[in-house]
Amino acid sequence: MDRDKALEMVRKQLPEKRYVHTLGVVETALRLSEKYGGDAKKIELAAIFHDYAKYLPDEEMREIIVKENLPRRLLRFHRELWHAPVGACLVKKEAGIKDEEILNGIRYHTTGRANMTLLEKIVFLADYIEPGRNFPGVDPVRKRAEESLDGAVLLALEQTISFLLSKHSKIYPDTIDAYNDLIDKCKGGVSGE
Ligand code: DGI
Ligand code: FE
Ligand code: FE
Repeated sequence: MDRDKALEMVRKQLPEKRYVHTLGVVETALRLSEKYGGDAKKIELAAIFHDYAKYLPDEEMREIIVKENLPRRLLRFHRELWHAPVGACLVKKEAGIKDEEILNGIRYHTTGRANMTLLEKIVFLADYIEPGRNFPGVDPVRKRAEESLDGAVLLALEQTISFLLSKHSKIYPDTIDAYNDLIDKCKGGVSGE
């Protein structure tokens, strides 16, 4: 699938504002890829499609989670998480993208997970820091991204977890796993402290 065809598909699924966000994620992901490496073509496709399912009605997403055997546990967590795995499933079917690296970039762009690939980290981070984002705390993550990919992903996870705690929200286990994993990696593999 080429870039223009992919963008056209996504444009039909998203309101203008979300499409502009997507373009920001694509641009940011490619910039991160110049710095940190990875397969730029795959990174670009994962970034283009990352929010493909964002505007599906909850009931449709719920149905897809059940029918397609996506993790049932998702249904007990915030609906905001559903569009990522549902998006991966729909992109596979509707765009014919079978590459699991690309699909995992879409699948884990919201929660993260333990042992994220380079592509997954780049898409996750680009989604957090693209130029249209202006929430408190985004600038320190942008700064960190200039020096360390793992460090920036970790800071983003810490801020998201703090935000969820402040709202007394549940935290999806993959997000905790991603956090714990990067704490180990950023400390050089130390555990148990
Ligand atoms: O789809 P976007 O708005 O571009 O961004 P996203 O896919 O990263 O969605 C993030 C939202 O999901 C954010 O507002 C926090 C919310 N959320 C709810 N529960 C969790 C969660 N995010 C993470 N990482 N983990 C959760 O358990
Ligand atoms: Fe998203
Ligand atoms: Fe997004």
